[in-house]
Amino acid sequence: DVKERTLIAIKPDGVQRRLVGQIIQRFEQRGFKLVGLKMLQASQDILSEHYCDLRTKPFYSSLLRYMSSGPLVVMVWEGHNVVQTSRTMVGSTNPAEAQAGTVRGDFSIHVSRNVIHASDSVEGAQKEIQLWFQSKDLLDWDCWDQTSTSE
Ligand code: DAT
Ligand code: MG
Repeated sequence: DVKERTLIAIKPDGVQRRLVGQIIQRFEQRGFKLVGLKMLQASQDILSEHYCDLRTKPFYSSLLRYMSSGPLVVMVWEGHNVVQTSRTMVGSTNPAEAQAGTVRGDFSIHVSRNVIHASDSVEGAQKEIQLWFQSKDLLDWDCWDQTSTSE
């Protein structure tokens, strides 16, 4: 599905470390299309919804504190198989296990500061996109190289 979408978020440590440009560049270079982008400091409410599946984990409260500690850059990327391909580009949850060449494998060393979020399934992505974006803020734009330029 060429219209598949996923939610990618650069976490507060990624923003603090000035990794925003390099991360966006990887997704553009791979061939995905940016359809939504915003910067915000997340509330506990939105984060508890976002991470509702993890609420019984021992690291849950420190995860929410970290995720709300500074600005996030939240994005929606679109393209063929984007959910699975971006999980591969992001790398394993624990940076110690993440391959070199992945975002986490190249930029992080500890699971509690792993730089980036990516949705883990198509259904999960749809829920997360609805949680973080209003549909009017997602742009369904045409690539010029796929559009006739003759008037
Ligand atoms: P992912 O972000 O790869 O989808 P996840 O959904 O299992 O991983 O967990 C969400 C985030 O929670 C993860 O990016 C970092 C944090 N986390 C996961 N396991 C952790 C652990 N054992 N200790 C500390 N933080 C952890
Ligand atoms: Mg996850």
